[in-house]
Order: sequence, then structure tokens, then C-alpha cells
Amino acid sequence: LDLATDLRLALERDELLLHYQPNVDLTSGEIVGFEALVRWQHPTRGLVPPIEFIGVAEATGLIVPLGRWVLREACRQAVEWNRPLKMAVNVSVRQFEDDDVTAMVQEVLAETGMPPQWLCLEMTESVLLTDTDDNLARIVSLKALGVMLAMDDFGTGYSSLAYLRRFPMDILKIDRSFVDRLGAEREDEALVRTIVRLAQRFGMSTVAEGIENETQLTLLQGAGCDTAQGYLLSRPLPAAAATALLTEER
Ligand code: G
Ligand code: G
Ligand code: MN
Ligand code: NA
Repeated sequence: LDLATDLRLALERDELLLHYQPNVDLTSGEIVGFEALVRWQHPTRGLVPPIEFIGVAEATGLIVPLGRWVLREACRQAVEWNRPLKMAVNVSVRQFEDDDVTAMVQEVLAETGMPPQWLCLEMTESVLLTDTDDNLARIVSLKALGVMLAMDDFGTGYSSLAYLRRFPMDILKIDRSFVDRLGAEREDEALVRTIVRLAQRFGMSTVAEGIENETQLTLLQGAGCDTAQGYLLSRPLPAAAATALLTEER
């Protein structure tokens, strides 16, 4: 079977699952949310990471049913946890440009009983780069559902500044590439501080991605970054382990 055919079957056979990476408040140290990250438990290929199948899913259009499954499962889990945590879900360009995206999100919220304010949809710059009226209308109608919107991988794309004015995003996720270099050169610290201030200026909160060491943690706290994700804090966890972490934190 080729990967596309296999992936179609995976959806029917319920072979997808989510891992959850904690998002930690840099002031209190508490878990304030999770990012849902899809995996494919394949009977012979093993646990397949998303980089190996998201591209295929996008190319074939399978990302639409797959994305709906991810959203539903993430919301179902959040409702089961029943805590005021932010559940972040990645939305790819192809999914976002589907005309029914707002209706789909609305249906999943209703179906699962998910409070909209607990949900955060993460989009990359490429979504926002296509600065069309259609895309702006989609963003506005998603916002009207009461969900949060995050700009993912900030700073990796093209010219990222013009659309900060245009699109009502709530959260800016500082790409891992900026965090990686923190501690090595003073310039990198200046860059991160500037991104945080820029986000604040536009009323957005900031999430730093890919924190792997204490130096990065300290510098990000110093820069006024709100929350962080990364292997230092926790790897993405299977649902049971994430549940255990929440229980022991209490
Ligand atoms: O999970 P991992 O940590 O390996 O993620 C790799 C990439 O796959 C990231 O860019 C992430 O945004 C993307 N990804 C993970 N889960 C999903 C998903 O449910 N939908 C989409 N569109 N992308 C995802
Ligand atoms: O593109 P997006 O930000 O959605 O994807 C998150 C990706 O980053 C996932 O593949 C996740 O496993 C990975 N990730 C999360 N924390 C770290 C980290 O501390 N270091 C590295 N190298 N990758 C990380
Ligand atoms: Mn993401
Ligand atoms: Na990212």
C-alpha cells in the first residue's frame, strides 16, 4: 500500500492518536495548556511521526478529515480533563482554506461540549501570508466562535510584520530556531526581547517553543515571555501520561 491509501485506511481503522505537550507559565511554573500533536500507530510501520504523513495528507486532501479527527479528539480530551487549560491544535493551510472550516470547528465544539475559550487554533505564517479578503474573513469568523488563534513558528516565514496589524491573533509562538541560539550570542537575546515586545504592542501573548535548557528558560523569563514549551519542561506525552502529570500537579 502506498502511504496515501494507507493513511485513508488509518482514519477508518482508528490508528491515529494524539500526544500532548505541556505549555508552562514562565512566572508560576504551572501547566496552563497543552499542544495536541498527532501520531500514527501503524500496525507494521510503528509509531509514525507527523512529518512523515502531514505532507501526504495535505497533498491528497486527507488533511480535512484527519484535521477534524484531531480537533474532535483534542476537544474530547480537554472536556474529560475538565480544567481551564488551553488546548492548542495545529491547523494546516489546506484545512484553513477549506470553505467549511468555521462550520467544522463550530460543530466539533458543540458535539464535544468544549468551551470555545479553552481552544486555541495554531496557524503558520503561510496561512496569513496569503493576505486575501477570504482568509481575513475566515480568521474573523473563527474568532467570532470565541476560540483563540495563535501564529505558529513566528519568524521563520517571510515578512511577518504587516499582517500583525491585519489579523486579530491572540498568541504569538516564537519559533524554536530563535530559542535554540539563546545563550550563545547577545544578539539572539535582543531578537527574542524584541519579538516579545512586538507581540505585547499588538496585545498578543507569547509562547516560546523548543526550550531545552535552563539558560534559555532564564533568558525567556527575563524577556517577559509568557509561557513555554520544550523538552526541558516536558516532551509531548501520551494522553495517560499527560493525565498523570495533571493529577500530580494538583
Ligand atoms: O509532533 P511533532 O512534534 O513531530 O510535530 C511535527 C510537525 O507536525 C509540527 O510542525 C507540527 O505542527 C505538525 N503537526 C503535528 N500534529 C499536527 C496536526 O494535528 N495537524 C497538523 N496540520 N500538523 C500537525
Ligand atoms: O511546528 P510546531 O511548533 O507545531 O511543532 C512542534 C514540534 O516541535 C513538534 O515536532 C514537537 O515534538 C517539537 N518539539 C517540542 N519541543 C521541542 C524541543 O524542546 N526541542 C525540539 N528539538 N523539538 C521540540
Ligand atoms: Mn504548533
Ligand atoms: Na511551531
